[in-house]
Amino acid sequence: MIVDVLSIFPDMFEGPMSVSIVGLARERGLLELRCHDLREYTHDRHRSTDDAPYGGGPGMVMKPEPLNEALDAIELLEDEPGYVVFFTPAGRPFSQDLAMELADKERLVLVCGRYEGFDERAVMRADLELSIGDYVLTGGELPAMVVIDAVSRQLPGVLGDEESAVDESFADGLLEYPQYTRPQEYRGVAAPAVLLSGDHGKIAQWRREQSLRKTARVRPDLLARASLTPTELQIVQDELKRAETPQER
Ligand code: JD8
Repeated sequence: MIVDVLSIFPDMFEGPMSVSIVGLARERGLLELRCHDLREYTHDRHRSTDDAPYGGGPGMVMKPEPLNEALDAIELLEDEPGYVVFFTPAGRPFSQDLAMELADKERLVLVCGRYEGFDERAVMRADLELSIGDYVLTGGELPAMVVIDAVSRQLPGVLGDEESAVDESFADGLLEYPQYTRPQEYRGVAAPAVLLSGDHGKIAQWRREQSLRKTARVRPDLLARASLTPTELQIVQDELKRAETPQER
């Protein structure tokens, strides 16, 4: 996959996108990441990328010319047209399903804004307007890194089978089960005996129940999409009842 990023802070990507799984994916040629400086596509001596909003109001708006000229140039870097994503708090919510959808694309072009956002005559180039969550950030760079991280995990060959198996479990819409490692006992709390039993059937059952209980407590909204057996439904209802009764501290 080729990912072109357009930003006035292209250097922000160096550190986070050069380590761990994303860094390895780049080293192994499974992901090609190119970061472009929007100021390269300005023509005035102040290299302006923003201007005052028509109609007044706070802050500045990103000018259409540098954005469109940059996208024209970036598109021409490959025969394959890029799937253009603009980040905005007003965008479609990002999700695991969307991460898998984007991972099927040959090429992504991620447009990171700053200031109050983009002139609409640049947003018209978007194939997708995307938001990573209902909170206001100062720009699109961190959202772009979130998307690159989530999408790169879905690229064939990036994760070992083990890891991709984990990702798949989240794909069934439930929250992760609790994890334990050595020491067996720490500060008086022991790792659950079932996890040391070697009985993989019992371990898988325990983990499923833990995922169901955690999801019922923390994200009951996710249960609507989960396919539950009658026994699992019982577990969920029991956990929801527990959540209603205040616990003794
Ligand atoms: C792009 C400029 C800042 C946003 C005035 C603060 C995504 N989930 C998300 N929250 N915020 C963003 C995001 C914020 C951005 C830009 C994405 C470009 N800003 C603006 C509007 C209010 N300032 C985001 N994805």
